[in-house]
Amino acid sequence: MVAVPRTTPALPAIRFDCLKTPGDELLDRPDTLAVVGFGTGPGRDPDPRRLRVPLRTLDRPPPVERWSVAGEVRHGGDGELAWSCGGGYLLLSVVVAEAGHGGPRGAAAHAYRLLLDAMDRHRHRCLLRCWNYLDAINDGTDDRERYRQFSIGRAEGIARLDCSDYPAATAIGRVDGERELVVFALAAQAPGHPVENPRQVSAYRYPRQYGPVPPSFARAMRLATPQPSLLISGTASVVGHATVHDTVAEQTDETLRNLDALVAQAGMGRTLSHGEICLKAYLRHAGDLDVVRDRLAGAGLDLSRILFLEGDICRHDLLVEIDGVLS
Ligand code: 3EB
Repeated sequence: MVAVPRTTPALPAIRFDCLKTPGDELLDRPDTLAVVGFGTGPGRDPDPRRLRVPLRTLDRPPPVERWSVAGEVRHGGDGELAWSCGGGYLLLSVVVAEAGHGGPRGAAAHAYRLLLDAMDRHRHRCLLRCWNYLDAINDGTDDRERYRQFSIGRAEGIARLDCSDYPAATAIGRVDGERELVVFALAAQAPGHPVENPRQVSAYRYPRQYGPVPPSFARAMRLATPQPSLLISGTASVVGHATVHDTVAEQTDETLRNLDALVAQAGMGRTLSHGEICLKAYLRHAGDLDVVRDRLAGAGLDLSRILFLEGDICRHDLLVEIDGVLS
């Protein structure tokens, strides 16, 4: 009798590695979907596979991430959009000058329309994960806050997706004064499985007090890859829908409880400290680095698998946020 696997993987393999090397040779490998570097400043690299998170890394030497697939990667540029595609995955990145779109709302709507159109063209129509970087994210009061404006524009650009199709996401404030919205998007030909956090109200159901339009993202996306992986959205010290704690140590501990609950909910039979992780911690204040590192190490996490970045969090009262991949 032929053994039939109980569940057929719905998505091909993809790997996320954090490396402490510059990474130039990684682009010579045909299965490299992206090499992600870090650093402030305008513009983008001419190679579509080379992405730059526009934040200062607090690690020495500066690390890179490599995303690789099982297949040959093709890549190209298309105006504001760059793409790389192979092994069943499509990675898109856009850099949109806010000035051409009247601010963060128009820029976000434009960026998301470009991304969804490109997903159609490349026939990878399932959006798994987005990363958004926006300058001065907390500037502006109440609904004029730039994060809320971004969130409205994203909702406009993504309008054709139902909330059950929202990707996992991160939205972090760059602090380099570049009024340029950067968005990366990972898509595939088959869907992932969205995971919500039982300790948190789904972001897309946040009440009115956080803005006129709730943020369009899922707390995590589980991929039915041969080795299952969980793409974890930016996770912070939010319980229910409220921010809790005002010290970075307590916020870090609460974030860890949220991550544990989310990982348990994903039902992968794995925990953060007993799985392969590739995480990023975003700190509002670089001076909090030692405290956050201590809390994460105390929780049994492998600090060599966590990158630390300086960035603003999308609520002014949040001091730390963590995202990444568990596999
Ligand atoms: C929160 O839990 C924190 O707007 O894409 C986390 C991850 C947050 C993603 C987004 C916002 C986003 O509400 C904020």
